[in-house]
Amino acid sequence: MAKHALVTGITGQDGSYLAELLLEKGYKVFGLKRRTSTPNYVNIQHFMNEVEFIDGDLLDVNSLIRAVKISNPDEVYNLAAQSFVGTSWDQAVLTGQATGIGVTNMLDAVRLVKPEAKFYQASSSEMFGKVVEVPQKETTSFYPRSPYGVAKVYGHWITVNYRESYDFFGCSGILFNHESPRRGIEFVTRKISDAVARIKLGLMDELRLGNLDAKRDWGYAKDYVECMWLMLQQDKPDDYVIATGETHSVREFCEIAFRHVGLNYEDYVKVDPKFYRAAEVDLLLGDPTKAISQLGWVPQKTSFKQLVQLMVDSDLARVEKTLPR
Ligand code: NDP
Ligand code: GDR
Repeated sequence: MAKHALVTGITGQDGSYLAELLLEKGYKVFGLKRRTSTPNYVNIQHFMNEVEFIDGDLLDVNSLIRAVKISNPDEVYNLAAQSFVGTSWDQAVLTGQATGIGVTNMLDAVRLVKPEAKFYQASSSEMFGKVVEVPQKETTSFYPRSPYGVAKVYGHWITVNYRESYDFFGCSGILFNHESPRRGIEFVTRKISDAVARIKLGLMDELRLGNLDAKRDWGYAKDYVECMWLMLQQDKPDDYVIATGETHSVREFCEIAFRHVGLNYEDYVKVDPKFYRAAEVDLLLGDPTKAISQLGWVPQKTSFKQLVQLMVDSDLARVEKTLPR
């Protein structure tokens, strides 16, 4: 009998890669998706026939109860969230409701309908926020620096609390930034790779960015979803930092991306304070030792340079197709 998995956030970057991985492993995959007036299935259209979709929203607990009833899951991956840090200042309440309280809604739906299901919560390195320790590990204190980070801390602790309060298999993956050609266009890496492609093809002549000195521990999303699955295959639930153990600045990302197409970033990148954050996270660098030793996870399958280059190549190919012949 195939195992059943329910994935929230399936239309997003991670949900799409995770669904592919679960399908490869022979799971029956159910995806929670929101009703929209104009659907955007760009990340999932190639496997839509293989997944059963259930309409629902993290803000509507009844829809989640229904989703758990229909899918009867062995494993639940809660990836849905308002995930863009910048927007979290503009829509702080909504971010709190979806990214924070939404986790409780999902946990309660699982606990009521299928309490023996294993549960994965998408926690984030944004919970570390202000630097209190480098590198950051599972025991590092949280000091979030955005409404998004604050909401993720709530989601994280409510998952830990349900694990400790009930006989419940809940895990949190504290994932550091991970990117891919499926990354939303407003995130800095994809904003850069898309702009590099457009500049190279003569469609744009400058790229406006905010803080070029922010440093992130950037990995490849396709490599990271495997960890989510690994966490739910363990005998005991636990929380794990998932990171590469390397950090790079936004400036370095620009340098490599522009150089890959024979250009110098300094000729095109302009700093625009419009893209500064109200409070910045200056440095993220994760220590994945626990995941390596306990899950047998291998970080850095895809190097930082390879990641930048594969994102630029993908955007070049995509933008080129839109040009008139
Ligand atoms: P995306 O922004 O690409 O995807 C978010 C998904 O959540 C989309 O499918 C979106 O649906 C869905 N969603 C948003 N709000 C709701 C809601 N109220 N009800 C139901 N679904 C909703 O994020 P990623 O794939 O990059 O990230 C996945 C998860 O991991 C998120 O929780 C994110 O916060 C977290 N995370 C991500 C990291 C990263 O570097 N990518 C690092 C650490 C944590 P729709 O298409 O309808 O908008
Ligand atoms: P982040 O990702 O906030 O780390 O959250 P993002 O790519 O938005 O920002 C990374 C860093 O780049 C700086 N930056 C800019 N950012 C954007 N978006 N646009 C710009 O023009 C720009 N210029 C500089 C930012 O200030 C920041 O320091 C991501 C999300 O996926 C979260 O959901 C996830 O939890 C964390 O990663 C880990």
